[in-house]
Amino acid sequence: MRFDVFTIFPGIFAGPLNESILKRAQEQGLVSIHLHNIRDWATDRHRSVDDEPYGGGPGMVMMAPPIVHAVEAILGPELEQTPVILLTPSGEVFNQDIARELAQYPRLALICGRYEGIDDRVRVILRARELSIGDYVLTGGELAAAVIIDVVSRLVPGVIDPESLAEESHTSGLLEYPQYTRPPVFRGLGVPDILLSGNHARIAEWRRQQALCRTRARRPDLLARAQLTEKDRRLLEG
Ligand code: 6GU
Repeated sequence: MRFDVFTIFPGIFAGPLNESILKRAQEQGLVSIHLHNIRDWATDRHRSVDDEPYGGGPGMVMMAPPIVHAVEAILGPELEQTPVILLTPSGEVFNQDIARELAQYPRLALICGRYEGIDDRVRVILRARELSIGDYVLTGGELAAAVIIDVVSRLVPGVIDPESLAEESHTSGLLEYPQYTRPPVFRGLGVPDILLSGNHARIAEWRRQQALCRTRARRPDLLARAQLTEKDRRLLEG
């Protein structure tokens, strides 16, 4: 999977994507991340990439020509088959379903918005899909792009152990059950006896109950999409 990121602050991406699992995925050639500075496509002597909004109002708007020229120059004829994503708090909210959809492509282009927004002609000309990562406001789309790269990369075959993928919440529709490891007692707190029992059927049943109760308490909206058995329903009702 190749990511092409268009930004005026490429330095933001130096840290978070170059450690741990994503570092190894890049070393193995499973994922590559290419950063492009939009300012390299500015044409005036100040290398401007923003200007005042037509119609007035506060702040600055990112200009269309440098962004469109940058994306066309880097993607070339592949632009046709490549999803172009524009990161903005007014986009559709990104989730695991969208991640799975994006992970089917060999290449993605991500445009990071700054200032008060991006000239809307960028969205129209590049047929871009606008995405947000949640209901809060970041100073720019860079961290949102990094989140999307992280989430999509771990769905690329070979990046993580397939068993970790299958069990996780947001796929099953349930939150994770609580986990414990050594030491057996810490600050006077033990570990649930059942986990030390060696009875794998009862452990699986306990974990299922924990996941169901946690999901009901914290994310009842997720329960609606979960695959619930009759036994699950009895537990939630009783
Ligand atoms: Cl994509 N951009 C900004 N600036 N803020 C956000 C966001 C994106 N997603 C959530 N908040």
